[in-house]
Amino acid sequence: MPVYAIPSESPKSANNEQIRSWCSRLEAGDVLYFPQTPVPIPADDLTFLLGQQQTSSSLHKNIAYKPDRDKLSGVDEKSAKPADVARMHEVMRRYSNSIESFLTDFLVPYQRRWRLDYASFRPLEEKGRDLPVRRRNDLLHTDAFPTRPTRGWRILRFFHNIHPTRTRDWVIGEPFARVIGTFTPNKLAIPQPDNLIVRTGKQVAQATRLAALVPQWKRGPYDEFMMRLHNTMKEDSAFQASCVREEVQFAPGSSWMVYTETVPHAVLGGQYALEQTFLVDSGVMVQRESSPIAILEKMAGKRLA
Ligand SMILES: O=C(O)CCC(=O)C(=O)O
Ligand SMILES: [Fe+2]
Repeated sequence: MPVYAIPSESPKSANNEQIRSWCSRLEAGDVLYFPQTPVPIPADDLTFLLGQQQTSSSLHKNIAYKPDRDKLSGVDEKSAKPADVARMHEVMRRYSNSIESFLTDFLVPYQRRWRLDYASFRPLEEKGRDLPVRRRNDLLHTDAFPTRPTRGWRILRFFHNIHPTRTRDWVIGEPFARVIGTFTPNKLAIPQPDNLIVRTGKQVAQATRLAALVPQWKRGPYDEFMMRLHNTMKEDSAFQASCVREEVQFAPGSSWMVYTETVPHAVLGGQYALEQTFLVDSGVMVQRESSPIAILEKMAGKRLA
């Protein structure tokens, strides 16, 4: 089964063997689910986050926190109260720290071979959001970030449903290893290493910062493929209508973690979630062969990252 429940107290007392088996499941495409979060949010922070509903300030939108620069974005500084912005910044910084420290202790086999990516606060109702197709999160997709190539590292996301009473409703599909055959080689060509001219062109673009203007120039063949897969999945209505899937409801007060570049997922409803993203070195996996980069390199017969 793709959702694997772990009692909130178990991570503390688990031995190495147990932890490695959880990592294996996660890497192969299970969602590790904590029906009660092992990282409780301080009550004051929770009250503040849930209070964002009533205010007319523009703290409403999806808010991102960038730990490497200690920066908050998604807040309209002009209309939001400075005290609220400062408070939000503090709450998000604390959240990001608490998840990193939990996973440092929990995911011992990875030895922190990750980059701490953005954290986000998602205060909007997910049901019925009106977004362009590639930005819709209610269509099954694997994640790829348009401007942040991972070069084969994996996208691990840790979520919290902080809504006091409502579930967060997801649909999940079959993991990369199984679903990829639906798309390659007919709908998407198997990636190949860039030739010398393209590689040199991208290097020049990166060195001269031109790549900041054209995100595609930041991407090697792996990230280009993953971006196309994300778009193709969302745009493929036959796939959306007929693929193997399972509905999952994450309880209020629960947490879950999943490799979102491996597991197709969509959110159909729910409000108020927190999330922290990690980019994990695919070289430290317990099961290296489960990584999309390993699967694609095997298909291509060549190195891609
Ligand atoms: O907010 C969620 O529950 C998941 C949305 C999603 O698919 C994403 O952020 O990539
Ligand atoms: Fe996603």
